[in-house]
This record gives sequence, structure tokens and C-alpha cells, in this order.
Amino acid sequence: MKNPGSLPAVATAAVLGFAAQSAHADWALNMTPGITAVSRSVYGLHMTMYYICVAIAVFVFAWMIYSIVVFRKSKGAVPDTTLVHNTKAEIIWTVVPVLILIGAAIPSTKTLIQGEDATGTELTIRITGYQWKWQYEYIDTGVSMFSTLDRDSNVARQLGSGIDPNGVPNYLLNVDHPLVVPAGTKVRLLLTAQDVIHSWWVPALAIKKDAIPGFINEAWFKVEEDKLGLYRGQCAELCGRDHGFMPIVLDVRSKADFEAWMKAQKALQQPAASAEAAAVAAQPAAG
Ligand SMILES: [Cu+2]
Repeated sequence: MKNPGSLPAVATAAVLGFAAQSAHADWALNMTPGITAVSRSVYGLHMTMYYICVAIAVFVFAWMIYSIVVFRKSKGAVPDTTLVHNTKAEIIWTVVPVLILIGAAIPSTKTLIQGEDATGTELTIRITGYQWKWQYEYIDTGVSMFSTLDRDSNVARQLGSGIDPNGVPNYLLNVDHPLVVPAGTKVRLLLTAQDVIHSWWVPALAIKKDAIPGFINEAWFKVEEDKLGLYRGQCAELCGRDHGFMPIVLDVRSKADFEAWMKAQKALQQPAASAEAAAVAAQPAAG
């Protein structure tokens, strides 16, 4: 389990009898705090709302159960059929929820603004959804690639393949070419689609954005420097027959590793352009 597990998640897991010990999956029931400042804000917001809901539930149910038990007919309670209006009670049950909603709206708005502020980005990647794969284009570098379901998952998913999916590592959650990104860099995503609506969803980034043909949606993230590694996601919009077979893998690398990878990709994808650039660089300056 990557996250230590917050109190409600642990409590819920304990209540339901799920211990986080499954061999196949991380049975954590709560959201992940993620790997960016925004994802942690989203997680914090989620927990704040959760505690507000718990407090309201405890208060309402306690009052309800108390009233049912204490004012029951067998104890001689007589219903008051004359009470139809109580100004004081109505003011209280209007003002209190309004205050709760305002209290919730302030942090929500802050997080929303934080998540939409795609200014000052250092790298832009265009993501295009296809039935059923993703294309990643690193703008102004000439580097691009298609990311499709990995071969092991693809073979195992075929009808009558005879392969036990439980034996396939990261079954249906692995791809041939992950999206490689640098940590500590503000990355802008431009999302669109070629055929139908898809949705690019990576929980660790707290990003779930629709990729719509003819439109460009924007998102951004800045992964914290110490959160290198692989993170997984999926298409979150029912986009056709193989909707379940277009996962997302994010490969977060250090800036130096990313630069080296980018250089290698450039050499691989545009050998002519790279050779030309090398030749130009090798020439002595004219004049
Ligand atoms: Cu899709």
C-alpha cells in the first residue's frame, strides 16, 4: 500500500472486513492523495467534505434516535397536532445549512482556481484519444507516439485465450509506450479526440478531462520531485467496444532522465533532422 491510509479509509476498511492485504489489488477504499500539490488539495477537499457529512449524519441520527426512544407512545407521549409553524426553528434550519455550504464553497473554489491555472507551463503535450488508444505529442519537439494496450494483456483478453488474467502483471492497466514526463516541471496537457469522446483519467494527478473531437481541453500538472515512478489510469468515457482496453501509464522521471529520454526519442524518430542538426553544429561558424 503506497498511502499510509487515512483514518476514515482505515475505519471503513475495518468495518467492511477488507484488510489491505490482497495479493491482487490494493483494496484501499479512499481516494489517493496523489503526486501533485493540486491532487493533495483535491484530496484535502474530499476529506473536509467527508468529515462535514459525518458530523451532520451523527448529529441528525443522534437527534432522531433520541426522539424516537424518549418520545414514544408507550411512554405516554402525545403528538402536538397544533404546531404548524415555528419561526425560530425555521431560521435555524435555514441559516445553519447556508453557513455549512459557504464553508464548503470557499475551499472548493480555491482548489478549482488552482487546478485551472495553466499559466507558466514549461512543456506542452497534446493528447489525442482514438478508438482505442492514445497519442502523445510533445509540442515543438517533433516527438510523438501512440500508446496502446500492452501485448500480454491483449493476448490474455482474447476470448478463449486460455490465459489466466490474474497471472498477467497489471492486466489491462499496462501499455507499450507510457507517457514519459519530467518531475518538478509544470506540464500543460491539451486534450482532444479523433473519433468519439474519450476521457483521460489519472487518479494520482487528480486529472480527469474529456477528450472531445473538434475541441481542445486543457489541464496541467507538476509532479513533486520525489514522486518518480509509474502511475496508471484509464479512459473514463464509454467510447465504444474496446473502451476498457485503452489504459494510461504515466512514467515520471527526473529532469535529467527525461532530457536523456527526449534526446534519444528525437534521434530515433527524426534521424535525418538530428543528423542535419549535428552537421550544422559541427560546422565552423561562417564569417
Ligand atoms: Cu476511450
